[in-house]
Amino acid sequence: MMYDLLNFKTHGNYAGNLVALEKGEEFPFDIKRVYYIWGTDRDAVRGRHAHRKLEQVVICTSGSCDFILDDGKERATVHLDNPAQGLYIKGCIWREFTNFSADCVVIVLASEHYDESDYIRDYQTFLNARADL
Ligand code: T46
Repeated sequence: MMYDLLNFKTHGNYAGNLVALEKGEEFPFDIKRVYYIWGTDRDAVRGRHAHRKLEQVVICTSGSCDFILDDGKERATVHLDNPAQGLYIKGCIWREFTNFSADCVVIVLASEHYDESDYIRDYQTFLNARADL
């Protein structure tokens, strides 16, 4: 599995929508860190790395952007524009994200604290890590 798209239960009524995320059936791990990204130029390319251990769920709570995921053999592009969906990335997957709308806000829920040693920032090192799996 390169990625999974989680469809969150939405509590909607005349006043709008609400999604609650709790560990359990709808959420795959204990959340240790939350960060968010906004104000990114449309053509900027963020990411360009993989993680050794980290699991993350990425939610585009406003606007849209494209995630490009790469498992070393195949690439997939996932367009995120729905706050009721989460892109679950687990395992050693190279990711880039781009094509940001002006109102794009991306919230990321992570399974671990920030740890630079978990990053693989060189593509050939990533391919070698994939080959060792
Ligand atoms: C990922 C994608 C989706 C911190 O100090 N703490 C943090 O928790 C994070 C995520 C970043 N930083 C610092 C490290 C850099 O100096 O913030 C700066 C920007 O981080 P980075 O260039 O890694 O950001 P992105 O947008 O390229 O990637 C981030 C996450 O790092 C990464 O895990 O999967 O979002």
